[in-house]
Amino acid sequence: MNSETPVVYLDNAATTFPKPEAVYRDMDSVYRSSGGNAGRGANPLARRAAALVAETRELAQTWLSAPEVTFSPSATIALNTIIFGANLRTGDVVYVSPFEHNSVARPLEHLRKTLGIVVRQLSYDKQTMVCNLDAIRAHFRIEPPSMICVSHVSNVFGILSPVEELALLARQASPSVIVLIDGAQSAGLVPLELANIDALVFSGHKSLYGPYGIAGVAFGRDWRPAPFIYGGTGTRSESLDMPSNGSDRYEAGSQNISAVAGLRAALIWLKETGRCSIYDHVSSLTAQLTTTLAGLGGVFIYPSNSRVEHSSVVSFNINGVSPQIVETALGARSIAVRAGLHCAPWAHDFASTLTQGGTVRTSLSFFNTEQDVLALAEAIDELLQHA
Ligand code: ALA
Repeated sequence: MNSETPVVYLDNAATTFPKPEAVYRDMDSVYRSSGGNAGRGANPLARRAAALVAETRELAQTWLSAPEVTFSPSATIALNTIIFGANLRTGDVVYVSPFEHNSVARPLEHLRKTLGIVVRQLSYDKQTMVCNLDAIRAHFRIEPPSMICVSHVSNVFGILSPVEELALLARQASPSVIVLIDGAQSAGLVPLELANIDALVFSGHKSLYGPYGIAGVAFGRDWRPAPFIYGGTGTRSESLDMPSNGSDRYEAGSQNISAVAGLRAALIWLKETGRCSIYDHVSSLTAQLTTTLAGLGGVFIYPSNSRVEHSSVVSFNINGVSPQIVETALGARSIAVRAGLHCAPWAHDFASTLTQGGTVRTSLSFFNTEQDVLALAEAIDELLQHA
C-alpha cells in the first residue's frame, strides 16, 4: 500500500479522520496571523490569541451545556486531574463501569495500591452489557460511593451507559459524591444533562472532530478538584500559589494555540452541521454495519444480544482467527480498524475476550459512507472464505 492508496478509515474511536476542512485551514493560518502567547502580555498578537482561547471556551461551554470548561492537552491528563484532584482517602469507595479505559483504571489502581481506596465495579449484564440500576442502587446503599467514574460510550463496545441515571443514584446515596464521566467517545455526538455530573471529560480529536493536543473538563456543578499541574498562568505571577479559581487554576503552561484554533473550527462545524444530522448519519451507518456483519456466518459481535444499540463503535471477532490477523488482513486491503485491547483491559475481561487477544474494533464517523461499510463486509466475507 502506498501513501496515495485511499484508505477506508474505520478507526474513528482512536481519532476521527478526516477532520472538517476548516480545522486544517484554521490550524495552518493561526501561526501565520495570530500566533502570540495567550494571556502572556498585552501585545496585539497575545491579545488575539487570548481572544481565540476565550471564544473557543465559550463555544465548548455552549456545545457541552456546561457552566465552565477548562482545557488540557489530552483527555488522559484531564481524567488524571479529576481523579488525583479529588482528594480521595483511605477506604473511600470508587465505583467504575466494567468498560473504563486505562486513563481511569491506571490512576485508580495507583491510588488503590498507595492510598488504599476501594475500587468496585458497577453491576452490568454480561450478555446485554446493560447496567442493572436496581442492583447498583442497592450497592450504593450498602457501601456509599465517594466517587463514580463511568465512560458515557465504551471505546471498545460502543455501549451507551445511562450516566444521568447513575449520577442521580450516586448523589441520592451520597450527596457529596464526585461524579466523573469520560466523554471521550460521546461529547459532541450524544447530549448530556450535567445537573448531577461534576466533571465531563472530553477529547478534542475524537467525537468533536478537532485536532490532537486539546481536550478538557466540562464542570457541571460547583465542585472543583485541586490542581494537578502547577506552573505559569500569566496571571498573579507574584504568588507562588496557583490561582484559586477559574480556568487559570488548571491551565498552567502556554496554550497550544493551533490546537485551540482547530477546536474552534471543529465546534463551529459541529454547530453548523447539527448534532442530530451527525448522530442520525453515524447511527444509521452503525446499524447497517451491525446488520451486515451479523449476516455473515462466523462473525461474533459484542455484545451478542442483537437488540443492543451501538453508538458508532462495533467490536467483533471471526471464529478461529485472531483479531490481530484480521486487522493485518484488512490493512492489506486498505481498511483501517483497530485490534487488541484498546487500552481497556477491564472491558475485555468483562466480555471474556482477553485471552483471545481482544477484538477487532470498527468505529464510524460523519465522514464514513455506506460504501465504506460494504467494503468492510466484502473484505470480511473474503477472509471468512479463507479462514
Ligand atoms: N483510546 C483510544 C482508542 O480507543 C486511543 O483507540
